[in-house]
Amino acid sequence: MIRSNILNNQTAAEQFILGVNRMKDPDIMPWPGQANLSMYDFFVLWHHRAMMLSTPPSQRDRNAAHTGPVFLPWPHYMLIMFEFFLRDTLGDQNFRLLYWDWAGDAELPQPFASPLWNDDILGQFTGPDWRVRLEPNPTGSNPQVTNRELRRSIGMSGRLPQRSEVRTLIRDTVVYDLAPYDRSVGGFRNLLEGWVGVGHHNIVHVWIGGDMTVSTSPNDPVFFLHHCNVDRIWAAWQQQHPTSPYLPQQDASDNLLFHRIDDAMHTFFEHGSDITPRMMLDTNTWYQYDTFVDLL
Ligand SMILES: [Cu+2]
Repeated sequence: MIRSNILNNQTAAEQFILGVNRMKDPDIMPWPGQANLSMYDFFVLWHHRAMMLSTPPSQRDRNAAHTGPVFLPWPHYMLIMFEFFLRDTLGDQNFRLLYWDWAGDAELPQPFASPLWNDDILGQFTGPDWRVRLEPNPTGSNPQVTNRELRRSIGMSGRLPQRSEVRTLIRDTVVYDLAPYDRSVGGFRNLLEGWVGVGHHNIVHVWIGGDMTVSTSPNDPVFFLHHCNVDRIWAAWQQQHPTSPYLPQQDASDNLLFHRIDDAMHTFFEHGSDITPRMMLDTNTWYQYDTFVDLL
């Protein structure tokens, strides 16, 4: 089962849009016990909560989804779950997520004019029909309920990383992560997350702007396409550096709880067993990416 480029696969793109709209509809896929909220909104809350969970609680930098080693396995897990719900609502067991190759759009004369943002693909989500239901609450750690249109400010700040920058990252970065496993280090995880260097993942969030820049960023469906591309870059890196292990291993300090290879990751799902970074390292269990040629 193949995850492909949304701009190269119109049939799958239409399925993605259909599935996302169904998941977002509380009448079709309700979030049990939450009036007017859907399973799509559940993923918004999950991301927000993981981001609010500081790991460890004594600091405000690393959290259960970002600025630490789990930044790649946690979204990998989230995408698998999101993909599962899309398959369910589409009634299509073969459906797989799509990725947005943002480095391809960086080569356009005007990246904001990419067909990705046309009304038949992602442009439609800034219209009146797509409702943002949860947004950050300035006075509390829980998101607040709202009912408004999605916000973007495409291309106003940040930029899209170039192919050469992505290739350099994959080719030249051998170590997955480095102590003290925060936003200061030069390993693959932090360079791809974007706290140092080019800014890869972070700067794409900034380039889209609006709702993509806050803790409830999955409100914008491009979140899933963006993170699918980040996940693809990680998969290509693993293929290029097959002997470079996930770090930290389990003998690391308890300060790295949620980030060590066999720690349970943050979740609201009850799967019957804990989901760990180690389980996210086999990139071929659920899907394969159509190509890495643009990355290598
Ligand atoms: Cu992100």
